Amino acid sequence: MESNGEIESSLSRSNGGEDRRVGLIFDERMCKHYAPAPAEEHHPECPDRILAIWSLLNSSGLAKRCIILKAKDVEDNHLALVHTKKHISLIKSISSVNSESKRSRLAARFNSIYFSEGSTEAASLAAGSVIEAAEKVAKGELDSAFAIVRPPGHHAEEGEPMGFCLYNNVAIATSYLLNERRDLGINKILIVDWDVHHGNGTQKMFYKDPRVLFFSVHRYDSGTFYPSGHDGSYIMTGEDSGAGHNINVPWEHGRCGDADYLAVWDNILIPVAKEFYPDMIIVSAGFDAAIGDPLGGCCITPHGYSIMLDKLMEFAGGKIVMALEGGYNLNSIATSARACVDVLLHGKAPNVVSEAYPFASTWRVIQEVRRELSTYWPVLGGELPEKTINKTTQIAVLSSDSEGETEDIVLAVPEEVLTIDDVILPLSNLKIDLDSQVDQEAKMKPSWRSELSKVDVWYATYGSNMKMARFRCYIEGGQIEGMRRPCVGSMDKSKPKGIIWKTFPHRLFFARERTATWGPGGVAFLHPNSNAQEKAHLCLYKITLEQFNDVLFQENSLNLETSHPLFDSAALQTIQTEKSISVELVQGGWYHNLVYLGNEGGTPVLTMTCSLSDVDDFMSGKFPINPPCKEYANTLITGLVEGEQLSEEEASAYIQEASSKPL
Ligand code: Q9C
Ligand code: ZN
Repeated sequence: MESNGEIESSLSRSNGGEDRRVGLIFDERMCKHYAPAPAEEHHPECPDRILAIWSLLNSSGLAKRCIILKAKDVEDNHLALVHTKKHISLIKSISSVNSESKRSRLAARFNSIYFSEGSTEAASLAAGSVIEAAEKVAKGELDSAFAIVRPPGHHAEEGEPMGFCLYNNVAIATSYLLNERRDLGINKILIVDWDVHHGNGTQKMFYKDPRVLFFSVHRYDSGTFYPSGHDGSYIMTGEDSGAGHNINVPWEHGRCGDADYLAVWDNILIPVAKEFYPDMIIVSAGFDAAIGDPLGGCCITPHGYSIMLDKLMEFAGGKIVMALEGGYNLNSIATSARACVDVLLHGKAPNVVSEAYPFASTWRVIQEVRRELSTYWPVLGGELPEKTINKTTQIAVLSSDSEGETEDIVLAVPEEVLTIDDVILPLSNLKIDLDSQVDQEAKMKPSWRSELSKVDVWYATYGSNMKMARFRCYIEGGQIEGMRRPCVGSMDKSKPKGIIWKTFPHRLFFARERTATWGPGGVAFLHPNSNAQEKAHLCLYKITLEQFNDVLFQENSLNLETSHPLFDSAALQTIQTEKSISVELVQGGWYHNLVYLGNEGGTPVLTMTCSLSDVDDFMSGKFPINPPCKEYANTLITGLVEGEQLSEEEASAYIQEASSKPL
């Protein structure tokens, strides 16, 4: 596999099996920039951020499929492409300021900036590494690259550091290719800034430059969200010959997620990118719009990032350089970065349909942006179809503080579906990792996971998971039609090793008032005891015990990030003699009762349902028996039809009988 990047990259996108050449840059010396004293508050822009990403890329086996590049120091003349002499000497002087109090006094002159002795070196490596990655991709030595760098860059302006950013890494690399390496033939660069904050520095540096299309989607909150002011407004479209080459998509509020971002991709970014026809894409890849981020208040899932990135892969022959910007939940940034590297390697995002809808405000913003820019980009000219913009998610009204930045993480679900058992648990799962002492490796991938990944079980489902696409949400993350919120997926996203269907002599029934995932209506349960009069259809997926635990976590609205499995190898032994086990840790959940249904080719078959005492409570009326809502019932029906178990009529009759026959 040598030379000719052009031909190879276009081929490898479709060849399925083989990895593309993806460069990764990481260097521990970038951890030498850190906030002083653990005195008051832990600073979110901490060294653990890049360690968390690096460690997950390694433990998940992705790093070894990439080409690891050496970090490089930046050269002064390259810094000078976008920064003033004064700014450069300021940052270079930090390493020789030898007292912490002097450094603090210096930093206090700027907006949201700290310095440590190693800041000079870290900043130099961050900028130099993004150049290195971009140059290798421009040359065709790599298809794409991800520079795992800090300090971040996009807030840094020509003459001052700002917003945790010292040098503007992405702007420096962009300017380097366009001005210093004309020989490489990169004449037009699209910068996609998906950090939750506006990339004010980058915007200013290329505001009059038609060779750079700067696109930023960020929280704006009427100009109150950081960096605040009106630079991030959609009316900022570029100047002089750069007119039309600056696109801002300013969210009116937090809580934006996959559906909102993808609507922006489909209705603004992608159509414009087709016209602009970039030679390279550089992503200012902050992950602070990720679900769980303590500053962003948005909720992009790793799967959302992978689709956003995948949609960019069709441009510039897939020449994409990602540079880390913000992102402050260690777990969120690591899993988001992993999803992105996965896409860079395959040239394909996991294929899960998301049917969540954008907010009404999202369509409003999209229309404003399109109108503002349609003079420059005629493709944005037409009105969006009514039926498109009528599909919206109601906003959940939840309290937020006045700053708007430290708002609690919320899911994009209507307020009416917020019930204690469904919502409080998942919200508490989005824990914010602030203790930097804990060993990242151990935190990222507890040892039980590698152990249980070696054991297989059949997970037998009688409910919505009979539909393959819905079950895949539990493995790969995402959501399908009818689901009101996405699943996070398993930490092991590999496909099931086998799928078979079987019938079992158990009663299927529907109960409960409503669920967060499906809204009002009952959901399926299997009576834990067998009954020769009954016949239930179950779809069996052969998955690892690790994946089974992740399904169990998600079925019961629990966090994947735990140091213990819910159901380990010992429990797997026990259940084969005891027939059923109630999983203690999830007794608050509805599917805590694991039932052993025998074995299939030597591999145990397990299902999840409620306990016998829950059945009693349903029968006594303490909890309601309820037929399923239409979307949920349809998921079961299409599952049975697609699995070729029943015709559509038979499947409907089967569900109908199960939901009407008394228990
Ligand atoms: N009330 C990046 O994500 N917040 N920078 C200051 C003052 C600063 C974020 C809050 C946020 C900077 C790269
Ligand atoms: Zn940010």
